[in-house]
Amino acid sequence: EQKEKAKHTIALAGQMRGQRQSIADVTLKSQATAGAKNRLIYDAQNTNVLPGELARKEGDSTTGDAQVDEAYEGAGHTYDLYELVYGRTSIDDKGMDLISTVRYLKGYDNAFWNGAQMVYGEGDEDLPEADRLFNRFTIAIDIIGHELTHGVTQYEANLVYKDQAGALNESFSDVFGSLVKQRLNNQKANEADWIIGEGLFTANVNGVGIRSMKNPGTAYNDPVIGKDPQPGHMNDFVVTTRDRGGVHINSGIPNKAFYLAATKMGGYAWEKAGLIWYNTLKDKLTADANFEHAANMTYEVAVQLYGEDSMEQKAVKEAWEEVGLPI
Ligand code: ASN
Ligand code: ZN
Repeated sequence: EQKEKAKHTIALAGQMRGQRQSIADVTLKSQATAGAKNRLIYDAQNTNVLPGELARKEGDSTTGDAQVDEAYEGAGHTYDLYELVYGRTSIDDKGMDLISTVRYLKGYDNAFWNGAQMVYGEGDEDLPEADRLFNRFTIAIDIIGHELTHGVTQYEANLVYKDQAGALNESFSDVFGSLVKQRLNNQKANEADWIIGEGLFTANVNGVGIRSMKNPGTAYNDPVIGKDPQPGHMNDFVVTTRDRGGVHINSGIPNKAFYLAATKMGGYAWEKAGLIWYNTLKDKLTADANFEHAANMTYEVAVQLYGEDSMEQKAVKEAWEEVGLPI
């Protein structure tokens, strides 16, 4: 049963999305003053009620509840990346409140953006320690950046959550999730681990995180959970009907392309490669974009930003070529 549960989480319940959208429709939105972040952290107290009870609002000091405080800090660091580096004011670029709910359901092993807010499960806190596979989902800063970026994508390219467009949607979330972490750690591209979800697995699992952008397919290999299924090259593209066409699997290919582009450029990944990817998400992709479109558009943006025959343009070209998507 534990194994099935884990598999389900790794495959990542795309099926629940319909349900989430309806939750989104009824969530009330309020607007903060543009230019200032306004974080609101709620506690669902192990129920499915969203947003739940308000636990910490902008400006409040720490609560001592790790899930509440991590959700607050993580949303802040994500907001800061978008605002200070890319000039984006919150998820909608209009100063929208950053709403998060922690402790959603009991023993819930996932986190998601429901169209209007972030939602985090507590992991396997309900189980005896020896049976736990997942820690609380707020534990990893890149997971927070990942979920928030689903919001950004929704307001920009609005990539359809299916097949290659869905895998791109997933990949942009991993890219900016990882950049939130790298910026917080002040790490250059070649110093970062490029792991997504470090700390999410308990010591009972043989794995360093849920995905590796540097070496897709190597994040975990565990007798209970199985092996990381991500490909890092088009030759290994996975054709499947599960997980909306493997959106969390094939995202390994564009993830690796970003890693390659960023490390070829050197320096801090959020400065050049991140800017290229951000502008692509914002201005160049349509909802039905595929990997080839993403490759061509990042190349086009690299030329716009850094010029024809620039080092950055070459890095983007080589990166996509190395994952089997020549421009
Ligand atoms: N954690 C997953 C994600 O954000 C949940 C989902 O939406 N399928 O990708
Ligand atoms: Zn996602």
